[in-house]
Formats: sequence, structure tokens, C-alpha cells
Amino acid sequence: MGAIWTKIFRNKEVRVLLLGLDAVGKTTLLYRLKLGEFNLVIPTIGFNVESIQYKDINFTAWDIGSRDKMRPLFRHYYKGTEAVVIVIDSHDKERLDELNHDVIKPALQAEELSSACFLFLANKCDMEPHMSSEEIHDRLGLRQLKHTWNLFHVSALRGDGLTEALDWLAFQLGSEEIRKSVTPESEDKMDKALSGLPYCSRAYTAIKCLFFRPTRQDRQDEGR
Ligand SMILES: Nc1nc2c(ncn2[C@@H]2O[C@H](COP(=O)(O)OP(=O)(O)OP(=O)(O)O)[C@@H](O)[C@H]2O)c(=O)[nH]1
Ligand SMILES: [Mg+2]
Repeated sequence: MGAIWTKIFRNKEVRVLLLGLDAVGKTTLLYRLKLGEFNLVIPTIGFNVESIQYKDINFTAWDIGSRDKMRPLFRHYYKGTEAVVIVIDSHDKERLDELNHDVIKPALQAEELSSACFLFLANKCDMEPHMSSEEIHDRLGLRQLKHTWNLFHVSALRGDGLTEALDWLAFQLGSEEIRKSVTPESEDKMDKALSGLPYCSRAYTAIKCLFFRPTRQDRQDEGR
């Protein structure tokens, strides 16, 4: 009964766009999230769309094929989108400017995406060498963004980093389940994680601030 209740009354439907250059791992990511496993994929002609349940959020995820000729068509998918996931090949420095010009800038400037949040996934972090968070921030000018955003290192192939990234996204999209799951114990655990993981500490700090502020407020409210 509890599960049915959650499904009918509490699930929030959210449209998510997966964007990036070709061969960066968008389809691999989509099927990793949908099926929980790695599937061999071929370059996408057109798009793939899948419904992905994560906690109390139901994502309708659109993965758009990204060969050159497809890129001017991205804007036709913007309408109604609440979150944009920009997939970056963190192993490929050479194409960051192309990504910025063809994918990121048009999306950031689009009126339809003005209130969408942006999740940047530095994919293929299982491959060495890969770019650091600092380098990606600097090259893409992320600190100047007016949109809500965050950056996580992930591997769609192995699944690394995806839970943290999805938790952040679901939290931004109003997941009550994530908000309620934060406890003082998990806060302590996060503090320990922060000291042990230098390269993604910025992302963890952001999650920590975002996650814990409302919960602390809740506790204060309860004490009044
Ligand atoms: N090592 C590694 N390879 C990955 C990862 N994610 C995807 N790949 C590989 O990258 C290649 C391209 O992946 P796709 O998922 O087809 O890329 P795409 O972004 O959907 O590409 P288009 O459909 O052409 O737009 C495939 O050979 C994947 O196996 C990852 O995290 N690590
Ligand atoms: Mg694809």
C-alpha cells in the first residue's frame, strides 16, 4: 500500500534533456540509469527516450543524437525541460570549446531553459588522464552561470558517481524523499567523505550545503 501511495500521490514527473557532443556517453548513461547495467550502444540517430524512476522523482529522459547535423535541432527539445544534463568526455580536452559553442551556450541562452537546472557530468572518469573539476570549471566558465548547476565526475560505463549526481538533481527538483533522508549521522559521514576525496570536494560541499540546510531548519522549527 505504501509503495502505491508513493507512486500515485508523491511522484513528481520531470522532463530531463541529455545533451553533449557525439560519443561522450549519453546513451550509455541513459541505459545505465534505466537498466542499472552497461549495454553496448551504437551512435544515436534521432533520439532515445526513457522513463526513469529515481526515489520519488520520475524522470522522462531524452537522449538526443549529437552528430554535427543534429545540434541545431536540440532547441526543438527544450520546451518543458526542468533539468539539462550536459555530458562531457572528461578524457577529451580538445573538444571542450566545440561543446561550449555548439551545446552549452545555446542551451544557457534559451528562454525555454531559463529556469532549468544544469547538471554537468564529467564522464569517463575511469579513463586516465581525465580533466580535473578546476580545469572544466575554468574552460567552461561555470562559475559565472546564473542557472542552478553542479558538476560531478562519473563513469557511465562503471556507474561511479551517479548516485551523488542523481541525488543532487532529484533534490533540486523537489524530492521529499532525499530531503527527509538526511540525518545527523549522514552529515557526519559526508564530513568524513569531504576530507578523503579532494578532487570532488567541491561537489560534495555543494551537496552538503544544499542537503543539510533545510534539514537543520526543520530541526530548529521542531524545537520551537
Ligand atoms: N571508458 C568509458 N567509456 C565510455 C563511458 N561512457 C561511454 N563510453 C563509451 O563511449 C562510446 C560512445 O558512447 P555513447 O553512449 O554511444 O555516446 P553518445 O553520447 O550517446 O553518442 P551519440 O549517440 O553519437 O551522440 C561507447 O564506446 C561507450 O562504450 C565511460 O564512462 N567510460
Ligand atoms: Mg547516443
